[in-house]
Amino acid sequence: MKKLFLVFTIASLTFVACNNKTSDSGETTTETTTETAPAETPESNVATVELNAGDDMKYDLSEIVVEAGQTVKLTLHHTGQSPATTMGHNFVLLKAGVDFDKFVLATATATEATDHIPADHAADVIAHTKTIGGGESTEIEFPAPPAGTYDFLCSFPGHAALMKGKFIVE
Ligand SMILES: [Cu+2]
Repeated sequence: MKKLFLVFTIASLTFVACNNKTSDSGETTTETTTETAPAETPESNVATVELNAGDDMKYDLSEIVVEAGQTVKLTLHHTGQSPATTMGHNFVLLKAGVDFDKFVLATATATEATDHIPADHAADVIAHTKTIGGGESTEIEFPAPPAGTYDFLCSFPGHAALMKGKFIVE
C-alpha cells in the first residue's frame, strides 16, 4: 500500500514537471511519457493458505508449510451445507508445547460465544478463525511463529479427532 502511494506520488510529480514544460513552450503536444516505475516484486513475504472442510468433517490439508518471517493469510472454506451449530468448522493454531489432548478435552465445554476456544486455554492459541457453517468462508492474517512444528485443529466439539494437522514453519 505504501509502495503504491509512493508510485502515485512520483507519477503526480512527473505530471507536474511535464505540465510546466509544455506551458513554457506553449505547445500542447500531449506526449505521454509515462515513466513506468520498476515492476513491483510479488509479495513473497505472504504465505497464502486455502483450507477447505466439508460436511465429512475433514480438512483437505493435513500439513501446512510456511516460512519463518512470513505473514500467513489463511482462508478457511466450509464446502458443506450444514449450519455452524451442528457442523461448525474453524482453524485453531496451538502454541508449541501445548498439550494437544488436554486442549481438545477442554473444547468440549467451550461455546459458540468464544468460537469454541476454551476460555481458560485462550493463551494456548497463536491464532484462530471464527467458526463457520456450510457455504461460508473466513480469513485470518497472522505473523508466522518461529521455525518449528505446531498443531492445528478444528475445536468444534468432537471434530479434532479427525480435523487436525501439522503447521510447519521452516
Ligand atoms: Cu470442524
